[in-house]
Amino acid sequence: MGTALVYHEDMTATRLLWDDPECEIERPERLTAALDRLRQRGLEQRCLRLSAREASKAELGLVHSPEYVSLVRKTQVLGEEELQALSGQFDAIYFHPSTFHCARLAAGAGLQLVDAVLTGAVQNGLALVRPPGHHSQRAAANGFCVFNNVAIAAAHAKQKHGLHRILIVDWDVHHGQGIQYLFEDDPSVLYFSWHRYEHGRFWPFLRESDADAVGRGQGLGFTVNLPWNQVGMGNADYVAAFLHLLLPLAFEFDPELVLVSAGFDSAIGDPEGQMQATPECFAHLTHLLQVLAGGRVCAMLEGGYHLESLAESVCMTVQTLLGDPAPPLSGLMVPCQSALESIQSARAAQAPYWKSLQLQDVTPVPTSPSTHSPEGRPPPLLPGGPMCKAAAPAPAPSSLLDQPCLCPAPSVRTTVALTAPDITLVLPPDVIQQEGSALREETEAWARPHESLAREEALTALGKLLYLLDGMLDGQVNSGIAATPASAAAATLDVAIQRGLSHGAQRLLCVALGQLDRPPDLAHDGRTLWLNIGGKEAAALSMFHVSTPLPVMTGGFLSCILGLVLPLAYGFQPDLVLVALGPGHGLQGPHAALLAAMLRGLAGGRVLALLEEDSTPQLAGILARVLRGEAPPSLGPSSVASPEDVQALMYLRGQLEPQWKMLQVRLIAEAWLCPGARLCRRGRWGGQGK
Ligand code: X5A
Ligand code: ZN
Repeated sequence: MGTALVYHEDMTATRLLWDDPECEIERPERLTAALDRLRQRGLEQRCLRLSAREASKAELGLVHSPEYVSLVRKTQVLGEEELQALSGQFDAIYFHPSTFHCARLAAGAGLQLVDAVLTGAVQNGLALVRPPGHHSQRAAANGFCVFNNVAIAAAHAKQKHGLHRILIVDWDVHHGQGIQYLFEDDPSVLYFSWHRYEHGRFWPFLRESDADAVGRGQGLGFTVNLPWNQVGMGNADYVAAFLHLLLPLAFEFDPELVLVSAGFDSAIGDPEGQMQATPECFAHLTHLLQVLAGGRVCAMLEGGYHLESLAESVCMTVQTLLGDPAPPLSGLMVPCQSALESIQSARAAQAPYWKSLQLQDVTPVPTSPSTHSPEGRPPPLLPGGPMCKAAAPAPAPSSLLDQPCLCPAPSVRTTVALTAPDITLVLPPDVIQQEGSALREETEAWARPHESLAREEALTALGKLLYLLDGMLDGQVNSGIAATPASAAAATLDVAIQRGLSHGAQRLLCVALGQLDRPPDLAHDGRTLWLNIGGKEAAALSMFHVSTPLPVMTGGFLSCILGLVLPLAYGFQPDLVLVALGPGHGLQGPHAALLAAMLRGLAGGRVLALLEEDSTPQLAGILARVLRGEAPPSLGPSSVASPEDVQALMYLRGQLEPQWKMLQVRLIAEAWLCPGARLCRRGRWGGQGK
């Protein structure tokens, strides 16, 4: 449906006219650097270009006082000395004769973006603006911000489009206190912000930036602050914050629209933030937000002062909005202790207001689980006893991480290899229906060990699957769907795994739904992470062999995905994902779509879905659409997880947390759980520590 890019070159006019070390970083080149890079990458050309308009007086009046708007209007005719004097009345602000015009364009750009998305002209978009907005308040400019662009857009979406639930995600490295103040008693706007805080020692030095500021009155629980108390937060910390804090609340909130205060001073290299997240991380953050609100995501630029890092991060964001799969994240996916402390304290502060956070933190991890391994005790997770090898995902030396053995995956190309041709009817037009098959002899050779693959129809399906898989591994196709006869589901999956591993995949994540057992001859070499959802009981037979029952309630399904599947998947960093809907998988279309959409964030989107031949055309269609980058449908208001769902999740977390650090949400005395943890951690920040 398209991505809008809203811009106007007049917004490069405002600039600092005098000496001010604090303000000099907010300069016109921020916009031109971002736009030039978008052009260079061919991304601007793929967007619907919209020229920004000025917001009207009435629109500014949605969040600002008339007196403040008049004050800013008057700056148009002031001389330099008067401008400087007025600027001095605010914290970290400069005015320029063009400020009023630029700030009205910045606010207007946000309004145009929201209108374009909410009228269905586009699916999502980015407004490239300055001055930024999130620090600005009802009657005050602050922190380079004059009008509160995102807050005005939210108020407009409520007033003009009648929306009832808007999520604002502020990933700028500063606290958007302006947005917080404007909506702190409003339950129709859920405001999430993470920010450099350092126990209150970082600008804007506010007590109300801490995790215990959760809103007021009707708005209690609708302000979510995640203060970072150390610098150096990186990809693992940001992704963990989304999986364990933002997304559970966001799904429960069920927004109709997502607004992003997209500041890139939270990216590596930025002088303000001093954080370590790489530009690719913003592709993942964007991707994770696109599963909400039917994909209606409007991002507006806030901060970002390292031009190179800003330009790259903007490209990652736009590329992902356009539907391209996110590039794999670099670095070990191990959140740091300080990040975990922050996430935990924010979860604790929010728990009274959100069902999705209740139960979990208060349920003690069972010491004698209700479910056991065949031997009747939890098995050692790896040969050789307790280990923290997990910190370095198994036999995956960094040299392998750096040199992908697979050809680069194409940005988007989804192929469907189905045996029942009527499914064509519901496929999106650009999804390719595969004609080809692997050579007969080759197919037969792969099929030989498996009795269930002897039948002609199973062989035909296998031939198509092998051909599709080779196309994915060779980099011709990004993702695919293949059908198999129900009786041959397990054997086909086994062949797909073997073929993937022998054809260049270094780490293969297999998410098997329904009654599918781990292939018995699969090597225990850490190259395959097997995750069965739909087993009889929760069991971690090793850190690479996990089974859990299919949650009965939507709330349980969501916590299974956010609290188990994705943390394992992000920790494992696969380069190929197989998701198999096996016999009795019991997954409804929207749930399957959500799972596939979120797994698409892994392995550069290299996801192969295996369906049973008699699956409905609707299921194949919905999967084909999410694999090519469309948003999954909203699940609607989610029910709570059942006690059994919670129990299974808590048990598995207890078993696997020492190995898979992305699972961790509770504070654990690390040395007690994993004596080698400190060693595992070393080197994460190139030995600098934090
Ligand atoms: C939008 C933004 C930062 C202000 C920092 C003042 N403002 N020290 O990033
Ligand atoms: Zn900022």
